[in-house]
Amino acid sequence: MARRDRRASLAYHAGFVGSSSKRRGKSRPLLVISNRLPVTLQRGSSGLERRRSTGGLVSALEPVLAKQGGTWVGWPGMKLREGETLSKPDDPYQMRTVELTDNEVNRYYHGFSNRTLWPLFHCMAERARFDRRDWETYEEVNARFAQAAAEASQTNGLTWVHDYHLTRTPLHLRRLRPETRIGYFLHIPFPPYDLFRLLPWDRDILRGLLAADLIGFHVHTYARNFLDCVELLLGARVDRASGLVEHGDRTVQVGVFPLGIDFALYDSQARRAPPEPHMRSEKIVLGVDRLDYTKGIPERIRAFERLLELHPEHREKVILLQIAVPSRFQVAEYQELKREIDEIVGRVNGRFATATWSPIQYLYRSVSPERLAAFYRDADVALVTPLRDGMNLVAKEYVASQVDDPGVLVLSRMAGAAFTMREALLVNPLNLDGTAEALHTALTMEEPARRDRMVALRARERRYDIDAWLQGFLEAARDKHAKLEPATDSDFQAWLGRFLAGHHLALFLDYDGTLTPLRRHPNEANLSSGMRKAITACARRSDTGVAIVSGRALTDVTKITGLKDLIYVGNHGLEIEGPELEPFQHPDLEHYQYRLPDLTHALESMCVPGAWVEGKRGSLTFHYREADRTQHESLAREARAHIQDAGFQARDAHCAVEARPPVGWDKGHAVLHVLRTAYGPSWSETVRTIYVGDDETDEDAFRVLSGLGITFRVGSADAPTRASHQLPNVARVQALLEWIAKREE
Ligand code: ADQ
Repeated sequence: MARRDRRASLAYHAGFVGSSSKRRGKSRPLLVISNRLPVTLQRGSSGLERRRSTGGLVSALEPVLAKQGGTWVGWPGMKLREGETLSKPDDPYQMRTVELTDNEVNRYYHGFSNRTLWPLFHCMAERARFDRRDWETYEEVNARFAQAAAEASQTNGLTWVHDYHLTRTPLHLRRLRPETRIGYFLHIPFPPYDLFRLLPWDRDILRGLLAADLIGFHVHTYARNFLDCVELLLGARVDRASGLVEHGDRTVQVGVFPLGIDFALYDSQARRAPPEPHMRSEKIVLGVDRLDYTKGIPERIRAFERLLELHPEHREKVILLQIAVPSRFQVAEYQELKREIDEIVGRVNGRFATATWSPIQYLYRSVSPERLAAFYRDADVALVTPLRDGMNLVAKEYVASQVDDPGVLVLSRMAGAAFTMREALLVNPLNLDGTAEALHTALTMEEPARRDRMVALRARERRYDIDAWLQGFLEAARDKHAKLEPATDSDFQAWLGRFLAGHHLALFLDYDGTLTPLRRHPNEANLSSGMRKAITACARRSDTGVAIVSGRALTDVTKITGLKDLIYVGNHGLEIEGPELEPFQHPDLEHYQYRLPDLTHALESMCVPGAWVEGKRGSLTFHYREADRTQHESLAREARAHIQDAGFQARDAHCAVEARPPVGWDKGHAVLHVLRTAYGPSWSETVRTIYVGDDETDEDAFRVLSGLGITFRVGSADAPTRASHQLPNVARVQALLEWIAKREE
């Protein structure tokens, strides 16, 4: 089949990203980031020796990099000595190493990756360990991967981040390289919302991933789980039909790309492999796995034991050949699992063995590709029964190796592979009787029935092979057209309709960046006529009170807004006034007012062109937005030092540093003050509260209102926020206010 047709079919197969997979992208440099580099190292007599690692990811991506150039960033798996390098001059692509200390290997790799995310994402929450130090190290290491990628990054290529070890890397990379195209693929399941939210860093992980432009999963269920979490935990807008997420001011595409294997390779290896001496005259049921508790090896052996109990006619006629490759042996649970399997194998063999037959053969080792090909080809049944598995390549490799008398695949319905490999006998791995019966059916199936199933399985895997997966992902990642339609009245109705019904609304609006876009100079930030109309229409309703909350001085924000009958909160809450409201001024304001002139003088003396001081009552802001970008960091640092020396609190804002009296009073306190004085001590019973803001200082209001009101953060969603919802820009704030103004009474 022509390559083009094949991809069109994959698009249907892939669902969400279907319509976008239409053109073959030009060959651009590719930057791959994965936990491990594609080589395995050994220190031999002639120094560092490298071997290409095995595994689907490496065999898929390595040839692409070798052909079109690029870079692979990863951990080499061992400590390099001084002067040792991995790359050789004639390498077709670069390898950049991220080196890890022992502590980092322990906490980032064995810890957060494999003891927290791995079990939790496989829905085995009781095995997950939550340790703040593991998380912190994970975060540092993820940032280091991003740094290495940024240093290596080509100008216009795609950066493709892989797997659960690196969920925060897209965000760190986005900060370093805002314009880079980033793709991310998760190789393991994404858990349902109910489990995912057990993770204390749930929102951080989501934000880390959403910094990518395209996020790929093996199957729809994982993508749907992810979208649920994004919607429920970040309050982002989600379009399930097209897999789009509105993440602040960016749209992120979520896609389904079921991983395939190098079908032609497994097929040809199976045709060439010499017979395997281990294969005897009995029928063979084959299990091949990394030794991992997700793979369901003990349950599989018990199911085989059930077969021998329920169908004694198979005794002495069938063996289970279980091959397990050692994995993560440093983790205690994996050692425990190995002991458990040794014991079950011993027990079942002890129970059923005869003088000439032992029911289970167990090989605890990695086997060469040639031997594996022979095992796959000659096994009568592959018993692939993970308790949960992102995809499972063993099932696919078995099918590709069925070049002779066709065998039967018995496959766990908990593997991602089960979503497409329908012709397998699907089983629940925890239902031992059911698995034993499926095994009996497989062992007794007539040749024509086996062939019917295997022909269909092989056709699909041949068609949706590793190359189709790769092209599908790369094309979708390069498609820049995905954009979610802006939020409409029906979104606002869904978010706020029930919340507001029959209640008075107290509406708090930050000014700069929320009601007007940020301007070069605060004096230029005037309300548009549309926004002015929308605010006025809200305030005109008898069931709605509007307050403008700003870091500007009270007189300044009142003047620039220019609307009557609103409550105004200035100076980050230190000054408040409004109709029927006793004017408020924080008692310490006067004291700090006397201390301002010296600080103003100090800051003015460091002003370069493009920097200036905005004086307020009792506080001030040092702006540097218009100064040369290279000076920003040093200006901010120096300003912070002056502010602290003068006894004020320094807080970073958008290209500015604010000097605030250290009086423990912020926008959050001011909002509560307004609510209590305007509506009485029982305000939370009668009044609904909405707060809309765009910056760090609004987080204080989001915090006090969490659980009490609905809060919106405007603009980029990459920074952590406590807001319950997000809005991309000022235009959507206006749309929200227009809906509030016309909502049903
Ligand atoms: P894994 O959990 O490693 O991968 P799997 O997809 O089954 O699981 O791949 C295992 C690979 O190891 C196969 O290629 C297999 O041939 C090989 N292998 C297993 N035992 C072996 C042995 N004894 N000797 C030699 N080779 C052996 C993760 C996810 C999966 C997902 C893949 C790819 O957990 O769900 O399918 O990534 O995305």
